Amino acid sequence: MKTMLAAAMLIGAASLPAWAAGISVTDAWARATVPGQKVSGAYMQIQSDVDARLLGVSSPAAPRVEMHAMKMDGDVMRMRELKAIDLPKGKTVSLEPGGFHLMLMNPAKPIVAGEFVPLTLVVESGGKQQTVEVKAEARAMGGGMQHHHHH
Ligand SMILES: [Cu+2]
Repeated sequence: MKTMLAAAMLIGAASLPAWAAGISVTDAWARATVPGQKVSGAYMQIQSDVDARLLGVSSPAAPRVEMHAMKMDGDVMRMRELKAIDLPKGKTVSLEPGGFHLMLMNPAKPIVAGEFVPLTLVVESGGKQQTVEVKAEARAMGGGMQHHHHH
């Protein structure tokens, strides 16, 4: 009985949004990788109660995490690296396949579905920086393509 209760509490904790001063992050997930895959994507919803900017992201799971934007250029999907992502006050900013997203470059080991990928977000607001710790659940997605819409 005690064990079951502990497990239930753990699950509850994992699904709680991450909170820091005015920043909430929900539905954080990362794409599970197959052996040999050199990049993975991470996605989440970010809301700030003040105007802020996401300046960068780091993770123990990958030596480098880039912020990307994707958009259609004619009928070609193109990505570009961003220096920052604006987090306007009160607005939910979606990092999702096909839009803004995080890319984990050269993950140290395969990202396995069901594991949690720790991400540290550096957020700037009013000249002050803070970090927000997020755990993104790794999910296996069909198809294996990095940059197409999957729902
Ligand atoms: Cu990308």
